[in-house]
Amino acid sequence: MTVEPRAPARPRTAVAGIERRSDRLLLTFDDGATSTFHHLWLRDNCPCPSCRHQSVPERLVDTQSIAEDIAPAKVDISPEGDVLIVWTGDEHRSRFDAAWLAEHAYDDGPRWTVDDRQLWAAGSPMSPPEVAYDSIMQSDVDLLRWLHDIRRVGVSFVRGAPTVPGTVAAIAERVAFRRNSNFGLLWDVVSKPDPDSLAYTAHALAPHVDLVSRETLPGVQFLHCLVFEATGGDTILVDGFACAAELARTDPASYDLLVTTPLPWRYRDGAGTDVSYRGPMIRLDPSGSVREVRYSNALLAPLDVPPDRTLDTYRAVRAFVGIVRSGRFEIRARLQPGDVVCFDNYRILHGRTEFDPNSGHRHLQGCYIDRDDFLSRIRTLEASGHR
Ligand SMILES: O=C(O)CCC(=O)C(=O)O
Ligand SMILES: [Fe+2]
Ligand SMILES: [Zn+2]
Repeated sequence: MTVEPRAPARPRTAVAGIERRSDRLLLTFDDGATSTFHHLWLRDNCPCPSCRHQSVPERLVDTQSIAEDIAPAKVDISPEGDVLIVWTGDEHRSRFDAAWLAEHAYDDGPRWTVDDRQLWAAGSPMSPPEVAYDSIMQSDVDLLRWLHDIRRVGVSFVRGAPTVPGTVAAIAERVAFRRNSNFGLLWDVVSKPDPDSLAYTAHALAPHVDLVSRETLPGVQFLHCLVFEATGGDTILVDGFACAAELARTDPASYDLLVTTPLPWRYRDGAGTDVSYRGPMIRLDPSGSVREVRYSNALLAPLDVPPDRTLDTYRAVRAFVGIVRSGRFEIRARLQPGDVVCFDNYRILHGRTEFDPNSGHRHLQGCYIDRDDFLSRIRTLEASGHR
């Protein structure tokens, strides 16, 4: 797995020299570092009010309207060390802040950053991070620490939440607006007579990812324990990224097959919902690191890979699921009323042991937010200085 790390921010804030080339400028910053900026790139990123709307955070400049061979008529350095350009043709003027240029320099190639992630170690149960309900609801510093924990290890337990229905919605909305689905914005996990999901029975649920028949998985899932008097029903959490890494190490052929073979997933309830998606069990990002694990035994549609690959595909699926169910990358917990388990649904598989509905009541409530909004909240909290 190769990742090109984003170059660490360098403290260079003024441009000290400019060398012109036929299609680009070579800038030297006051710390001696040099960076390349193409003419086309510079014109395309002009920050002036006619190129960038001043209140709408979107661009007005249209890449298509710029001549491919655009070039500056004049290039200068301002007394503050910013770059001043007058463009040929329409004499459009651009001013580029030196720190902004340094921050957006692209010499180091593609910038796929992998989240700060810590895989669970094989065989040694991870003690998951915990946080008090009051602290995340009241403090932005604690809120950000909690979100960082979920991003890093995939899971965090909130303790001491009120056992009041709807509380999990308020917790999720401390982060972002919620994700809707055919199960609604807020769903009750109880054993009920006419269930539309195995979650709403007393069956054991093998570790799974939620909503795998949708192209975009829910990003973060929250499960809040309101009542738990039944015997059984323990929570199981598995680090799917650690399992994928283990498969890559021990059975690279199966790993490659799961990365490259889209499998069919489907949820059809006969009551207006028929959601179907074809996607690989292990999805990589362009840097080659695992971005998403997509697996739910319950929603695997009939396999339809060509006959000469059917058995290899089953073998690969079973190899991965064997690691998931081996218990080596797993934690188990019995939720208590007031606990909320929060986890990355791109990474963590969750499940439960069977419970006995006659032994007492068990009631959880759950909801989701999308991954984009989870990461957006982290960025905006970081930007407001809560690091
Ligand atoms: O009952 C549980 O502990 C989990 C149920 C579940 O998988 C879900 O609601 O997504
Ligand atoms: Fe689930
Ligand atoms: Zn402009």
